[in-house]
Amino acid sequence: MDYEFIEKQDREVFGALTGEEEREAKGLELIPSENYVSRAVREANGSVFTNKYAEGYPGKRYYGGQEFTDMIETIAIERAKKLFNCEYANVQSLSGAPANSAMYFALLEPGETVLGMDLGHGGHLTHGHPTTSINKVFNFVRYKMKDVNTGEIDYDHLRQVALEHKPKVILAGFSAYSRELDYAKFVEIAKEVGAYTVADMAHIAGLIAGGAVRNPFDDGFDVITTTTHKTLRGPRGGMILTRASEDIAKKINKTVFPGTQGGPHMNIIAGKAVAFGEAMSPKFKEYALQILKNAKAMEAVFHTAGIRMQGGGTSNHLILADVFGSLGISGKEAEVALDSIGITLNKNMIADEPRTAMDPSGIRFGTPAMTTRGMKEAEATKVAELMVARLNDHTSETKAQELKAEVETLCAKFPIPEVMV
Ligand code: DSN
Repeated sequence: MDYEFIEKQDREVFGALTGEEEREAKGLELIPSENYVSRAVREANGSVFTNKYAEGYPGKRYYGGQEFTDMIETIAIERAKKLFNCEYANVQSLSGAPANSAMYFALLEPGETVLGMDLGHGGHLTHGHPTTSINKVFNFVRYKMKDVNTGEIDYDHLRQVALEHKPKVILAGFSAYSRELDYAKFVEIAKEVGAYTVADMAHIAGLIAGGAVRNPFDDGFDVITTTTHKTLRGPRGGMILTRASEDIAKKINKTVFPGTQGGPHMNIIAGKAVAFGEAMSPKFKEYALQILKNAKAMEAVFHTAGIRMQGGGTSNHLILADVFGSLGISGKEAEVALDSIGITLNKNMIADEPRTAMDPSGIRFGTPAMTTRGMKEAEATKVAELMVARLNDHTSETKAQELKAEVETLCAKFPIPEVMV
């Protein structure tokens, strides 16, 4: 993308922008929550809608001049509903954490209980980690995996905790979990204790939209919260969907605005509308399926190399590998070593982590961004082989140069596309 006006006006900012363009083009992005958006999404993000305040919802705004904001927000809402097969969509959430906050305030009174996945077993900070503000408002209890080598959730324990604590919300969803959840089981337990079922599908929204994994709504979930910028390949933002009832939808709208947010970012909502349009295309279905195939190809290489993967491997877009347990390198050392050859991923805690959050045992990586570049199983295998080669020889400078050159050659063959449909 050119930055004609920024280049003339502000050299400092221009330097940062072009630096990031080059970093993204030459390196391999394996952070499983990141992706590349289309030029069309970027145009919408940078559009005139950034100029407009639009507190309220289509047809009911607090300021004038809303003809086109109403139009764009309605397009985004209708596309979201169609894409995820639900009746109500709020597309104003600024990102995943605000979406989850609004959802909690819509469904719970302060002091009431949420049952969510333990952070160390794959859950997310916004599912009630002690360091978050939301933890001071609601009571959070947790479930875990039964077996970290298969990833199976301990549904018996989940039911016991639900019967004991009577949560108002049972939360399915994760940011570092590589298997599919049994949504029907969650619904069954929630019915027994009278709880709402909520899926935080931020990581897998694109996989659901593309039909590559199950849609929690098909198993009777009440609410879905998500970001829009991960596998869904939209702008940085959030969204809340529901099928529960018009009453719940109204409560969600009220807790988003004015409950927890002010004016919506209409330029981002325009970007969401564009991205949802892209996600409706047959090409996006192929994309979603290829993400899974590529993750499986990487899993096979790690398996052969004898590197333990949490959950025993993957059924989605990500892998959490215990590099400390398998190779004696910490997650932080592995992150730095791979960064030195142009592969970006993140250190991550494994279940019941014996080390620290800042220097844990694991690395987390995934295939959404490389798949957007058009890479298929052969390239995914190659990338995993390059990673294993570096992990097995993580201090040699000569080896780093050699592997970095291979990464750059591969990236040059698969430039980041501008058109996604
Ligand atoms: N930061 C996101 C992730 O990487 O999973 C979720 O908050």
